[in-house]
Amino acid sequence: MPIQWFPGHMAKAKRLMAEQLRGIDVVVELADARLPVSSRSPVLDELARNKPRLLVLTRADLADPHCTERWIERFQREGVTAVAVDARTGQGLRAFKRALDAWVQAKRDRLRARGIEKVVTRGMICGIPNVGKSTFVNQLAGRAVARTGNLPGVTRSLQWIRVGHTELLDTPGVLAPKLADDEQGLKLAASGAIKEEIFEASEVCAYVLAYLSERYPDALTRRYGLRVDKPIAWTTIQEVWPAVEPWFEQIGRARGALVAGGAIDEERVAKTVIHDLQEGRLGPVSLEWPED
Ligand SMILES: Nc1nc2c(ncn2[C@@H]2O[C@H](COP(=O)(O)OP(=O)(O)OP(=O)(O)O)[C@@H](O)[C@H]2O)c(=O)[nH]1
Ligand SMILES: [Mg+2]
Repeated sequence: MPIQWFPGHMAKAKRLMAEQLRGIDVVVELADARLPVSSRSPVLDELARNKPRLLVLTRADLADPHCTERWIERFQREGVTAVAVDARTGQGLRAFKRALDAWVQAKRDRLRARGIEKVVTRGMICGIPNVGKSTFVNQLAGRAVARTGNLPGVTRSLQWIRVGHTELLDTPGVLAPKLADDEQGLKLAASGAIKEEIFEASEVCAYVLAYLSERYPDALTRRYGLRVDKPIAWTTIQEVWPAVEPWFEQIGRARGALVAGGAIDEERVAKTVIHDLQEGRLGPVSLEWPED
């Protein structure tokens, strides 16, 4: 999985965020509920190691609810307060507000004990591209103050939004310049965090099909009529290709994704599957589990 995913605007965003951090009381980190490890913000450990942090798992509506519950327990055990939300509908927002209010109140009380009246709390919303930061900010504000869109890289500058006694800073999505491994890249691409132009759709699709064949074989049968006799264990695209190619064929024919001459349009098939996953048409799917 190649090339440019740390473009200039991400480096700049990181610089601007670092400049703002001194005045920030709490960091609100957004990660994707379907991949709560691979989608964690790579910049916070470097920039904001000592700031209190609340973790918000977005797209909980697309994730496997049992899996999300277990992630939240796991984070809780590690001392991290985590809440699951659907930022589009606002589901889960009350739990977040409770967690934030509890934190703000504790901070006020501590300061008051030292004779300081703190009126405004400042929070920074951080996370990888397209995870739902601006949508979440809009939900909190109760109106569309920040621009959103289903593409990574919509927000390009820092924007303050006032919500009650809290000021929140919406920030652009930032990825790590280098990923831990190929699989992290594949999951991020599948989730929508990486621009489509810079990954190989067929490889991401093959990864998704293999993963689903192991964890959610019924989803493949329901959506595409595939018969999963034996799950495919993902290794590399070269190794799994002979096993997934017949599925590409079958999906391509069923969908009429063909090129002149009658062969299937591999890229179109791949994008169909990826979009189906991203839009929840395969049912709720989690790509990472605490026990893995
Ligand atoms: N299903 C679902 N979709 C969501 C959720 N949160 C955000 N979205 C959608 O995801 C897309 C990206 O949302 P944004 O709020 O623009 O994401 P962002 O993190 O601000 O993205 P950048 O500014 O590009 O870094 C939009 O199409 C949202 O409608 C969620 O919890 N569930
Ligand atoms: Mg945004």
